[in-house]
Order: sequence, then C-alpha cells, then structure tokens
Amino acid sequence: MTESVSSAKAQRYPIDPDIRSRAWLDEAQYHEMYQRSIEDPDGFWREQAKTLAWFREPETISRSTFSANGTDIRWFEDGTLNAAWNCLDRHLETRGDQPAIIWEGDDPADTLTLSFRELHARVGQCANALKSLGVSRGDTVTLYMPMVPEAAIAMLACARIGALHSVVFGGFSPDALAGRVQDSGSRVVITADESVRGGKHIPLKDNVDEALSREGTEIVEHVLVVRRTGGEVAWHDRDRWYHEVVDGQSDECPAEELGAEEGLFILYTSGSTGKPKGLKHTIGGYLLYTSMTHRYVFDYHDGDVYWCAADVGWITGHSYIVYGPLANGATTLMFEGVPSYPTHGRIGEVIDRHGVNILYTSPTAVRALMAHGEHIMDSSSRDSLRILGSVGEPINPEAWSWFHRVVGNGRCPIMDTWWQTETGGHMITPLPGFSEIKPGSAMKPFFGVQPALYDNEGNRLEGEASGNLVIEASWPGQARTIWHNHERFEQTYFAMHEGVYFTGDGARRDADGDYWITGRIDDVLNVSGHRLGTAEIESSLVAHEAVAEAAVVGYPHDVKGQGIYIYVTLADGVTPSEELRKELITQVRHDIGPIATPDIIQWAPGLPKTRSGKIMRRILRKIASNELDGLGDTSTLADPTVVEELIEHRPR
Ligand code: 6R9
Repeated sequence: MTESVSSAKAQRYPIDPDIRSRAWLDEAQYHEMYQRSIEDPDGFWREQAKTLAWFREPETISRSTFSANGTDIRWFEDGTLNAAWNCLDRHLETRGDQPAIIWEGDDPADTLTLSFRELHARVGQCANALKSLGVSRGDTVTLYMPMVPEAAIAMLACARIGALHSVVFGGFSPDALAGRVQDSGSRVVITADESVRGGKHIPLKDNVDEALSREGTEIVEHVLVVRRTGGEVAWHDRDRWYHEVVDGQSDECPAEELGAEEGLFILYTSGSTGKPKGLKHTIGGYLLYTSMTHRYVFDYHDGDVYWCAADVGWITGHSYIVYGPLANGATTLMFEGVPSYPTHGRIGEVIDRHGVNILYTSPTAVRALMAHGEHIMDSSSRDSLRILGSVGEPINPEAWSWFHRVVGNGRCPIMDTWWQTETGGHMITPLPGFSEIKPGSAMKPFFGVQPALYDNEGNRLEGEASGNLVIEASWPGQARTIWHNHERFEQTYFAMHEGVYFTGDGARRDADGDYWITGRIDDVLNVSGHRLGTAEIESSLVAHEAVAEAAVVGYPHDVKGQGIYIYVTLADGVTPSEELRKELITQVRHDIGPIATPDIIQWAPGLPKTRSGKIMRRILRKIASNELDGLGDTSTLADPTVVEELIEHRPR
C-alpha cells in the first residue's frame, strides 16, 4: 500500500523541537555514529558492549559468515555474562525501589507493581524452583502463559540458570503447542489455570493437558500451574501449583556465568514452507542489541514509563517488554487485557493512570480503535505521552494519522520500526532526534545494519529502487540458527541471494535513501500483525477427508491488514455446504489456533496451475484481492478456463 506513495509526494512530519532536543542523538549524530558502525564495526560494538555488565568482557567482537552452506554467526564469543543479572541485579543499588514491572490486569481493578528488588527476589525464587525440578543450563522450558508478571519472571528465571525458554503464544491451539513442546524438547512446561482477556476465560491448563496427550510430548515431566483465576482444572501426577513450588524457595539464586553465545531462548515463527521454525537467540548480542534499540528508538530516559502493548508470546514482547527495557533499568508496563475492555477508551485510561510516556503498539490495534470513532479517547488526556511506536506490519496513512492525531494529540512522533523474529530487534526505524519523518516509511537503518535491495536475478539495486530487502552483514541481535536444524536456517535465509541475509520482505528506497517496507514477498501472511505460513494452513485443510487440494492467500482486510482467503478443491463426490465450510474453519482453528481463523473460503473446482503442476498463487492473490485487471499472463496455465470460473464464483 505504501508502494503508491512516491518520495517526492510523501508527506513529511517535522518532529517537535522539544522532543528532538531531549533525544539521545540528533540527526547529525545518528549519521556520524551510523558511519562509524559500518566502517569500524568491531570498534563500534566493543564500545557499545560496555553498556552491559560482563563477568568477562569480550575480546573478540564479531566473526560471522553468511552462506547457503556454512552460515556461522558469532558475537562477543569469549565474553561471559548473565541476562537476568543485567536486567535485575545490576540495578539494585541504584534503582532497587523503582518500579520494574507495572502490571495492569484485564480488570482495571487488578494492578500490581514490582520494584526491581521485588522482581529480583521473585526471579530468584522461580529459578530455584526450576532447579529443584531438575532444570539446568542448556535445558529448554516451554512457557504457555497469560500476560501476568509470572511470564516475565519465568523467562528471567530461565535466563538466570542458563536454561532456554520457549514461549508459546497463549492463543495457539493444543496441537500447535504440542508440536513446539516436542520440537524444543522441554521437560518442564509453565502455564496458568486460565488466562483472562476482555472478561473471557481461556482454559490454558486444559490446552496443555490436551497437548500433552499427543504423541511425542512424553518427555514432559513437570507442569507448573500459576493460579490466575481459580477456575477448575484437571490434575495429573506431573502437575504442581506454581505457588506451592516457588513461594517457599530462597530469593537468592546465583546468576550463572554464561558464554555470550549460549542460548537465551527459542521462539517459533512461521515461514513460507513446512512447520514453524524455532529460531534461537543467544545471550550477549541479543541483550546488547535490544537494550540499545530500546534506549535510542524510544528515547528512553530514567524515570520514563514505557508501555509495549504486545504479548510476551511474540518477539516484540521478548525484546521490548522484557529484555530491552529491563536491561536499561526501565519501568515496563505489562497489560493483560484487550484495548476494547471494559470500554473502548481503555488504552488511554491505562496511559493516564500510569503516566505512560512511550506507547509501542501495532497498526492493527490502531485500526481496531479507529473503527469506533475518535470519541473513544475522550475518557483520557494522554498528556504524558511523548513517543509512539508501531510494529508488525506496514502502517497505512489513515492509521498513521489517527494514531498521531488522536492517540498522540498531534504531538508525538511515530517510530515505525521494521524488524522480525529473526532480527531480534529494530532494524530500520526513525529516531526521535530526526528533524522529520515520513508517515509510512521505516526510514533509516539502525547502527550496524546494512540493508540493500536485490532483484530476483540477484542484482544489487542502487539509488531509488524497489526490490527484495536483504541485509548484507551480521548485527548482534540476529538469530543464530533454527533449533536442531541449521541447514534449514541456511536454506531459508541465505540461499536466495548468496552471502546476504534474505528478509522475505519487499521494500522501496526513495531518493533520500529512506526505506518503505511493502510487505512479504514469500508465502507468509501477516494477519493482525501475526505471522502465519500459508503452508501450515494448507496442510491443516488437506488433512480433512473432504479436501483434495487447498491454496491459501492473503487479501487486504480493513482491520487485520491481511485476511485469510482459502481456495478449496473438494474430493470426488463431495458437495460443498455451509456445514462443511464451518467444519474446515474449525479444523484450522483446532490445528493452529484462533489467530488463523479463515475469513473466506471459496469452493474451487480447479486451481490455476502451470503445465508443470505448480499452483499460480500470484493469480489467486489477485482474484482474492479483487484486482482483476492485473491478472497478467495466464497463457502458461495448463487450463486457463479455471481462472474465469474462479472469478465468476467469488463469494463476495
Ligand atoms: C517484529 C515482528 C516480521 C514481519 C516482517 C514484515 C512485518 C514488521 C513492520 C513490518 C512493515 C513494519 N513487519 N514490522 N512491515 N513495517 N514496521 O513483527 O516480527 O512477527 O517475525 O514479523 O512483519 O513483513 O517480515 P515477526
């Protein structure tokens, strides 16, 4: 959608002088520092690394190679540190009583503030509890949690003892959870009886029980259950109440001295093919990169109250609710609920109540608010806000201006941060010290990031251009591998263009060198800012006996950004029905989760295929998007009449 905006015509929004002058860096300083980060990366990152507390400072800074057969990414490899120590212990002397986490429950009456001292104690107890269950350095622990402080506590407890957490978003189905538990090899799962969102209870523990009845999950020995609602749950021998195991433990748990390249966590994300990939992030580079981006991009200063309204189940929650902010000694707000409950003014009310200065959210959330009209913000002043942030998908001009004008009272610049699970932290983003930003553009690379545009033939494009967005050299926050599948890591990210990291996104660079992300160019959907692989949804559908073949594409959706459009060819003798449509929707929700709920199902007697049998998704995407003029060349199709048939019988 941003493609249509040419740079000459692009709107420009000057950043308020007060905000600019307060920023850590002005534009000239950014350019100077960026230049240095590219010309002398080792010197640059050696200096930056001093912002972390190391047991042993690294001598070696970076040794990384990108290749389809031999990718090796290492940062600070001879340094030793502990992420939890950096997020907690080192702040105790200077800010022990400062709020570390402000928790706002689904019900506005439920709030809790944990100071750094309190959080440190709780993490120590949880770490000791994990040890008592036999968890040790290098093990993985799966977290399937509501947005409660225990989620962050458990993450940091793992980090403290050198175990890797694998957080699975609470909206994933038991099957999706089972696959992730199995792949990660977790012997311990931490969950809650139920989560609460918008007044509704979601049975997390039941989902865990169902997941653990699946083959391949027998390795799980213990399930720790946080009592969130007191709702009824079934009980197995492996189950223990979190409070019963944790509360009696000592607060003191020594932070393990860990190598910078030891694992911090695994996080599963969808790709264009196959099952979700468990991306592995390591300690030193990730922590440095997330803390540094958090400080500069959100212009975090001591005393600020910062709110990232994501879920800890996604990378945004990992990097910008937990690790980046806490490493900086920031006060991070954690919100359990939804923006529409109990009223549509909730976001603004939370901001006023806690004096939030920085709000980081998604275009989808903004569009959902927009749909209810400006008056929903009348219940709050939001005077405390200084900086807004956006992440997850391209932000359309309407959502940008509403976010800016209505939520931010026209005063707060929007940091449109482009990045990915794989990148660990912000990659292309404006900074609050810039003199102006262009709505819809992610603007400039962060320090050490070398973006470039390639065409499909592998030519590097110069100047103003559109192409495949790649990154030409490693940066500290980069994922190191796919859990137990390094070859897939190399094939997915380093085979498309040899020697560079392929992002899967398309982008345009304008005459000023600013980047405009145009969206995925592979078969990955972005639904409400959530990544979903078309292949995952298709394999769920074809598992149904009535389905012979299925093809899934995205189409523009007013609120979700992209909706899920499915073409289904039924097995011989099966007739389409409303009942079958519902069954297929249920099947996908069951296999993946409610976030993958199909929007439109079209019965397709045939799918457009090349003579070699490849489904022409390009054509299916056009039909789904109602772009019938641009169908392009259909002459290579085995049977061109299929296309006419699909156009004629579109369900809308
Ligand atoms: C952080 C996160 C990554 C994909 C990414 C891109 C899209 C994220 C964006 C954006 C345009 C932005 N994306 N931020 N597109 N502008 N500011 O979202 O990680 O869940 O891995 O998704 O999201 O397509 O490739 P993840």
